[in-house]
Amino acid sequence: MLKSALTIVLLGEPGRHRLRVVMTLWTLLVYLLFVVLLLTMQAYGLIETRTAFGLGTYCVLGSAGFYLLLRSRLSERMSVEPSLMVWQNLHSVLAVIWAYSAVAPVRGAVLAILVLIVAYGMFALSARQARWLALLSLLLLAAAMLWKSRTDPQAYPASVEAVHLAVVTIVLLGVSALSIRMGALRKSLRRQKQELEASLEQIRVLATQDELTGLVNRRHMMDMLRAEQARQQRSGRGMSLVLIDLDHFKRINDGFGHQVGDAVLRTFVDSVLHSLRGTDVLARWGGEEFLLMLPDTQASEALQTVQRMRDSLMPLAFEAISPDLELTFSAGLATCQPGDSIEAVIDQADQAMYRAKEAGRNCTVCI
Ligand code: GH3
Ligand code: MG
Ligand code: MG
Repeated sequence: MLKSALTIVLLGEPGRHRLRVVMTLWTLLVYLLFVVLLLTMQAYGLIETRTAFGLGTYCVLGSAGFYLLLRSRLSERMSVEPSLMVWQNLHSVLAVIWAYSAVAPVRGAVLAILVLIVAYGMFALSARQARWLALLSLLLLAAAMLWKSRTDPQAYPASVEAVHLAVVTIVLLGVSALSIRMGALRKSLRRQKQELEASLEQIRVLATQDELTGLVNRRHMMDMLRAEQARQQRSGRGMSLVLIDLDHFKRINDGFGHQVGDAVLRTFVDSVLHSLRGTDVLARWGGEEFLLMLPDTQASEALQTVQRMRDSLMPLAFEAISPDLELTFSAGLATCQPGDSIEAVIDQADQAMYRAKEAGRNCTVCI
């Protein structure tokens, strides 16, 4: 029972639905056992045949009905509470009180079942619903006891009924205390689960994103490159890789400070991203270096993209920092054919980028 409650807290909606259906099936099975018990009691003359038949039919038909409603998901349209737990518990309580009124010699044993149902309800229902169920059960039981002690005082002496009621009340109070603790446990589990999900999301972001620019980081880019390479093996198409390094970036830092340098890096990223297609990926490769992956792209197309990026930097004005601040970059382009080693192609792009630096910067060299 405890495990089921914890599972409900930890599972998603499809899992919950399956769990609800399975639990209702188990309840149906318990009712079938109860019918066997009724038949045994009937054989020993402890219950009238008519009552045993009526009670058995009520239990099995009711429980089978709940199972079908839940299984067909009809319950989700009928009630805000798709498990119909309140109704299932109420159905069980009525069955037990009926049994209590019908099996005078063994009614003490029936009380144990009533306590079990209310205890189960405390774990399966909300605290408020469970309290109402416990109270209603006690009231119905008291009413049944009163009625039986009036109509059949020999089998149901008032003093014995009073003791029974007192015992059931004490046990239910104990179970209530337990359920309050259980409720607190469930609440803290739910909170822990939410915190865990938030932390996992944070870890995922930290593991894949560059904090300053929001771009894909180097580690995640390597994963994406390998995934793209695997896709290339199937499609047979190549891709282009461009290594980009901002020119004389140290001067910006030295001249205007590291914070301005950070702002310039962000501005660079915001400006060039518009020149890329949805499938292109720009990653922060390190410091003021960026790696651009252009899937299914030949060198000529890639060169055009890099030119667009260059053009997008032209209108950038850094008047707030310095009117003569100009942002340019050097780029090295290499193409990766299916079967090529990613590391080797990145190396080629790196060499091309250094050649672009040697050639005077603000240009692209293609290998
Ligand atoms: P080159 O044209 O030869 O590439 O010259 P450069 O000055 O850009 O090259 P260098 O490698 O000498 O300097 C890169 C500078 O980039 C040094 C480093 O402090 C700066 N840098 C690296 N990462 C960051 C960062 O996250 N923020 C800031 N503000 N600066 C950074
Ligand atoms: Mg550099
Ligand atoms: Mg540089």
